[in-house]
Amino acid sequence: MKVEAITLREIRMPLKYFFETSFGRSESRRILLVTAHCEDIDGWAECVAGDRPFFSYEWIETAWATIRDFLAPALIGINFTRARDSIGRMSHIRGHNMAKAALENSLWDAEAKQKRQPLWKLLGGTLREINCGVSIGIQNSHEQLLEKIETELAAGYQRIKVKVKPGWDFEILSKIRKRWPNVLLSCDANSAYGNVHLLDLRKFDDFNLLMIEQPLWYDDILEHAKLQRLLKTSICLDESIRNVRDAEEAIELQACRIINIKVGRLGGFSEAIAVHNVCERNRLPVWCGGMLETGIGRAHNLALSTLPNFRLPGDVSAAKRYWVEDIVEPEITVSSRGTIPVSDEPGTGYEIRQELIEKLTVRSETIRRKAARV
Ligand code: OSB
Ligand code: MG
Repeated sequence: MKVEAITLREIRMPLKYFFETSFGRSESRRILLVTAHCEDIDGWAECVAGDRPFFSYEWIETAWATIRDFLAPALIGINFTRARDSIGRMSHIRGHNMAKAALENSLWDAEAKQKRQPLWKLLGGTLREINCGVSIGIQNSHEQLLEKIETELAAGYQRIKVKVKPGWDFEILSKIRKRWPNVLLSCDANSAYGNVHLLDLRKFDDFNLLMIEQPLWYDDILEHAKLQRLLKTSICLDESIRNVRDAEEAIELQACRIINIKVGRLGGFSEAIAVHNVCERNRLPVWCGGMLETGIGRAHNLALSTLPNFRLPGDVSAAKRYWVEDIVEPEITVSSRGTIPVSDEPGTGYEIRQELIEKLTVRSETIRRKAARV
């Protein structure tokens, strides 16, 4: 796979419903798509950096500039036997995991197509279908949230995750539990709590939650370890885990009992697999997080979720929950048992809708090898 050029492209897609977390509300998305042109094959990936640096410091503009000026030039002209060999070429650039992941994953997509193998097999997957949950944002009213949960349970989803923050937490959780005493339920604070809330956080133990995700600071492990000792409820870390060393540290300090794997946050499939493996060795279950992806990123999450230690339902759900029209076909759908099967087609098993992508594109740029100076 010789990388001849890399195309960056920004598309704009309105969300069907707004999505609100403790750090803000999104009504539409600016999405960076990456295409690696490798001789006769194009590999595609989605960069999950948001349009604001709220989930992490990365956002679409840092990702675009870092790929254009540093990451893409480090890969162009190189002939890779395997996608994972690309990470050594990018490791001198510090951080910028979402930008790196988009490049590495575009090469995995190309490698799967070149080898005519399903991506999930190439990644080492074994499960033939994945178990799906939903992540439901903060709503305008409690009633609205209860209605949404009703709809998602009727659709067959296996686990409900609700976003929480101070003031949108215990009251709504108790209403949910009253109505659905046995449903698999978790909550995600996206770092909304801090020192002043430490004692309050024990109230989360009243709701028989599968987990509480990232209650404290986005870059913290130690304080989560102290909190985990006070809670019956399992802590799941999301934002704090940026690589396999963070995962090892969190496990050793017992800062969490579950880890959320997001391939963008971890810098690509290779690191995501490594985190999966370290959790498996230490008997922590993992699940696949989501970043409101289009079909391109969603199909990659689906492939990754077939690894054997993805033992809890993830946030990978049907495309129609997000988009009027997605950019891959067939549409990514969820069965009435709350599962998505994986196919034996080469690559992701989903085709890129090039024409639609052209229509949605607001800017694009192709990076090629600089001509040798004379
Ligand atoms: O913390 O898991 C999160 C979306 C954007 C940023 C962070 C998170 C999320 C989600 C949505 O929870 C998951 C999804 O439905 O894609
Ligand atoms: Mg989260």
